[in-house]
Amino acid sequence: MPAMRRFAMHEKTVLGACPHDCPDTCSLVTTVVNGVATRVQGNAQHPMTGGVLCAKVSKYTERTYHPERVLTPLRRSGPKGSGQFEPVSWDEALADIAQRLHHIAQRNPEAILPYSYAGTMGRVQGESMDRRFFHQLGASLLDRTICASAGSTALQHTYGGKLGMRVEFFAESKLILIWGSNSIGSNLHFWRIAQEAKRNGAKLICIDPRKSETADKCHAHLQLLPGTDAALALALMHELIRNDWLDHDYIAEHTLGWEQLKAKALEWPPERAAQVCGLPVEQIVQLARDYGTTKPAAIRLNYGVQRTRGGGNAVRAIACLPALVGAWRHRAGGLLLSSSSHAPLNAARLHMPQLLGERRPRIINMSTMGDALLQAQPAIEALVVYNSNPVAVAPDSVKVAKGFAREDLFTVVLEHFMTDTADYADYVLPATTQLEHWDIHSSYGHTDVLLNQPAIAPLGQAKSNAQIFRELAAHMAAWDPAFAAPHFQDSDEALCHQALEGSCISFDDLLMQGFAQQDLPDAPFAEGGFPTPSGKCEFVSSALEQMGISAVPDYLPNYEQPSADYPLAMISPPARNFLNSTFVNVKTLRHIEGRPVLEMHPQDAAARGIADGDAVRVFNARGEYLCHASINGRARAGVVVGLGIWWRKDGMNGTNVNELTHQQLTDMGRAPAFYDCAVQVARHG
Ligand SMILES: Nc1nc2c(c(=O)[nH]1)N[C@H]1C(S)=C(S)[C@@H](COP(=O)(O)OP(=O)(O)OC[C@H]3O[C@@H](n4cnc5c(=O)[nH]c(N)nc54)[C@H](O)[C@@H]3O)O[C@H]1N2
Ligand SMILES: Nc1nc2c(c(=O)[nH]1)N[C@H]1C(S)=C(S)[C@@H](COP(=O)(O)OP(=O)(O)OC[C@H]3O[C@@H](n4cnc5c(=O)[nH]c(N)nc54)[C@H](O)[C@@H]3O)O[C@H]1N2
Ligand SMILES: [Mo]
Repeated sequence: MPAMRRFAMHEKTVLGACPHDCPDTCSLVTTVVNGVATRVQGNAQHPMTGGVLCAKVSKYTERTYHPERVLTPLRRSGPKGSGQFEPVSWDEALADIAQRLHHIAQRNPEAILPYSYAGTMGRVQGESMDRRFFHQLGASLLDRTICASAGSTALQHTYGGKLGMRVEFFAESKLILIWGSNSIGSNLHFWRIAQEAKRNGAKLICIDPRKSETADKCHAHLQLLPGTDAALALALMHELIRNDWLDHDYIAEHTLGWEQLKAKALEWPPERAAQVCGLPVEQIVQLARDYGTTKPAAIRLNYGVQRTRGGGNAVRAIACLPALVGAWRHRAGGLLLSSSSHAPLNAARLHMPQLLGERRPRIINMSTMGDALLQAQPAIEALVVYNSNPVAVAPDSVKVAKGFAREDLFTVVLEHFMTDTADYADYVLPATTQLEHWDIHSSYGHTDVLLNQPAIAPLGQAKSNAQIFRELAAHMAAWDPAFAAPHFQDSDEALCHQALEGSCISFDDLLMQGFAQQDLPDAPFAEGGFPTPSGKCEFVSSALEQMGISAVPDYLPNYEQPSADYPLAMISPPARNFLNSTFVNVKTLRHIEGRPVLEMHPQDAAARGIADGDAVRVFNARGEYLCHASINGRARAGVVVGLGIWWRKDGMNGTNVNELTHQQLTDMGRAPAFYDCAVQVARHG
């Protein structure tokens, strides 16, 4: 190619890790030509990634070089929330922020709150220097419950941790229940494994109120009402007992509380569950037969089931099933919700909780952020937001937005883009993307560790989160010498090393391959050995009982039952081409999703004179959301689906689906009940 010979072309590939909040945590290979990243691909050497990426992350260069990237620090120049800003220098911004935080901290450090979630799952850019900074300050602690804590708490009190099947062995399963998950959209690399099992003769069954893309491709679909999974699981147990499809030896040796669970299950004949779940009795009976008689049987449980009032109990009920049939005896049997507890990374080394000393700051729950900003006493006076877009993603956004709009709230947002949250900032600080910084990752869907090496230099004046907190600490040191300590100077690369302290993973292996695999048993509970207080799979949990929660898993009806005013249940799972509210502004992906929609069943639409594509008003006592009806066959009668999570500012009336969700918490884990929400719908205009 003669044109290329004119330059001294320098092309290289750099190994990285996908930073997104997704169970797949892919190994990436970025091609860099003359300092510019031209392409991001899946690493073919990494078994889980298998050289394949989702549509979103294959567009990662489009996101990184997006013309709307924030590339200089910005200071607010208009009214709060107006999105008007002017560029300022880093020095000016950081000096002012440090001074303001210092003044607040002198009066009461707990008036300062960090707010972050998993915009990047990287340990360095997500939970290292930031934690040290806020611990030193004595700021309020954030209870990070917005995603997974109901299910995690449930697993903790059943298995003793976020532990489960090794994902690769689903390929050998003969029956896979995909329960509360749209794998094709949100766990694509698991779906590849499930396809392999299907080719080997496995039956795939999807349990989901929405006829998702995944449901389309399974052999059977149980389209239950949201929040009724515990009733279904108890009815399955009922049938396992009635037909004696039980592994009596496994139950006797490795479980705790069988008599109590049995008594509870016997209250749930399939006919009763069918009523509650809105399913035909035969479907429940057939599912029990499949589960009771197919070996090995595996459950890919996911977080879709735990976003209702009884979400924790539902996860516990489902998590009991594999022990009843002895599925754990086989490496291709059992259950996987999260593998996080397998991660060998050293969080305490990164966080340094000892910097708190004797101080025990109050804890603010991120899932009730609206109320916290409007009501917490003493008031939250300063908020530092990074790796999250709470104004779009937190429940009850009427209140969240009102809280962010407080004139007396000082808000700093570290971001790539002017999100709904950045619009409310006093300062927006430009952060690097995954192509521009170091990081280290574990996964909640597999058990490997990955290293992310920077592929390109930071764009514009962007700095990594860890760098921003290092520099903020340096400015704070002008008032408080504690911030001059060496642990506030550890580089991003040094932090990657620290994350590995105490583990068997070698940094050099990570540098060379991009990933490292752990030496773990094939079947974690083949011979019991649950890390619970009793050492058994705890059908009955005294720890939960002490918290006032049913000791044995039980069905709890949703907070918001359909009523005359609000007769439809609404769920709001993610759109396939977005990742929560990330990628909403990437044109090629937004183009695929089109516009904000509410999926409706033809009957529910007809009853309201709504046709496919009509503008609709979705509303309840909390707020209203305008979007377009989609009558695409995915919603069941009585349930509407508001696919998320669009930016509010893109909405027809400046709202998104979280205008309708509420701040009531799940039965355990203090988590939001996003999918426990009743609404009414009307044609708009
Ligand atoms: N493409 C894409 N991938 C993602 C994300 C994304 O936004 N987009 N988000 C990431 C994040 S943060 C997370 S936590 C994970 C989530 O991953 P999963 O937990 O696998 O969740 P989803 O794929 O959102 O699927 C949830 C499914 O649960 C269904 N559902 C809703 N309510 C109920 C219920 O009461 N019972 C049952 N059985 N099902 C219910 C929904 O219809 C939806 O199909 O995915 C991650 N991956
Ligand atoms: N209605 C409804 N609401 C939901 C859900 C739902 O299913 N329905 N799902 C919930 C779930 S499961 C979750 S996990 C939450 C997710 O909510 P969030 O954790 O807020 O996730 P995102 O919306 O993806 O926002 C992440 C932000 O972090 C930024 N970011 C990414 N990398 C970096 C970085 O390195 N540095 C900095 N400074 N910023 C970075 C991105 O630009 C993006 O704006 O939403 C929850 N909200
Ligand atoms: Mo999540």
